[in-house]
Amino acid sequence: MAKLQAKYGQEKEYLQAVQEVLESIEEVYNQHPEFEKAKIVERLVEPDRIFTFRVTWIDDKGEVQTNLGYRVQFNSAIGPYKGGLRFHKAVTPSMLKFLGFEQTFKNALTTLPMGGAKGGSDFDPVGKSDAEIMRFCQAFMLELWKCIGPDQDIPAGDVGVGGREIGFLYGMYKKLAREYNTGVLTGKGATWGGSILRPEATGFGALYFTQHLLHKAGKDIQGKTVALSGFGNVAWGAATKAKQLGAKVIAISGPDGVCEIPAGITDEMIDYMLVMRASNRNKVEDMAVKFPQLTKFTPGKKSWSVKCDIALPCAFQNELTGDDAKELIANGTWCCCEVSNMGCTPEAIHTFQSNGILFAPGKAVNAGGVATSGLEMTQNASHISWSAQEVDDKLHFIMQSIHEACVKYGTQPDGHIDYVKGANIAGFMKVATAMLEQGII
Ligand code: 2IT
Repeated sequence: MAKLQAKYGQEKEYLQAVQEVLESIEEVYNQHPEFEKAKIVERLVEPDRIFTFRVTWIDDKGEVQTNLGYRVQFNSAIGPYKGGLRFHKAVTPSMLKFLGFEQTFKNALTTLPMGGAKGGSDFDPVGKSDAEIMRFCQAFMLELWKCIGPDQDIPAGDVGVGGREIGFLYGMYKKLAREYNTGVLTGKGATWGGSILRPEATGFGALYFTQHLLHKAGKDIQGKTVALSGFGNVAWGAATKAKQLGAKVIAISGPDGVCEIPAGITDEMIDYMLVMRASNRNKVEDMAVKFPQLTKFTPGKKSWSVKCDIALPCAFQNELTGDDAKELIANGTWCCCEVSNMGCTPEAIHTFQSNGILFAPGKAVNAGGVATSGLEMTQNASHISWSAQEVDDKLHFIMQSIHEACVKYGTQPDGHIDYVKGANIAGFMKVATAMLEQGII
């Protein structure tokens, strides 16, 4: 860590993600001198390569705009590079390195053969028209297409990149590459190679994982109150499945504030989340404007100020701080499953764990998204498409496997389960063993 601090002192998110993993694996690592001899950690913390490129496009006013684009190919020990693209104004190499690092371990947990990657741009989708989004995606692909391929690197969506953006990206990829293998991107539309249930998969998988965690602790989700953050694709899937399982979703949020829903979210509200996402306004207040009788909007507040049993961060890294964790606990929250990548700060995780709150980390909880991307790749490679039932069954099996791996590697001498350790050690052992077997490269 000291060496990385000296080298990458400015890259706060990257250092945070690495620190968490290294702390978790320290004991296991020291029991394997062969890892140390092959300098596995020193190799694993550095991405294989980072592509950086300029993306120039023309906005609706006819003005020329320039953004930066990136693809971080982090680790290919267990398969081709796989991970999403994030379009957000705050995107930096540090953010994409943290996400690519996390992705490497997450993908290892899925049971499928996928390496880790992440990419994106500091392009800000907020307030952009559909035409602007299309021109940006096309300009982004002008550079990205040379870096990717169905057996090399397979991007998908992340914050700011959903089905619409994947469509524009894929259209341009075909034009440039004259390759028609749909397996080069995942999260595609259902009529052109997309997997049924991929849009829902991150949220559904997160709730399946939460169910396993609760059952292991002798609890059930039925009738519990759930506060979640965000209103994008992940929050939408999580709200849908939480409601189906009999929980009451009582808060969603946005950068502008929190929208409380005391009687629980309705199907109409869940549908409206998609309209809000497509509008590019990025305001949760729109939900309160649409459903004034059933909701209460409070500007500047987070979902973590709302009294709930279960907290599900579904938006962005470090969105739940130590103070938020204390506020939740004071209000009676007893479970937090991180659905966003690194959604909780180290202080928040420490506060949850030292207060006996059930806590599980994003790389286990949200892995159903990329796992279903893996299932999309399988369907594309065999030129078939599975039914919703088939995909859902496989997603269930994968989330159960991930939970079992966390229990296997995370059960402590006193019997309690440290899900952070469990997920990190399980992912690390798989990647480290593969690296060892493939020699010094
Ligand atoms: O963080 C993630 O796992 C994703 N954004 C999904 C990546 C993927 O390749 O489906």
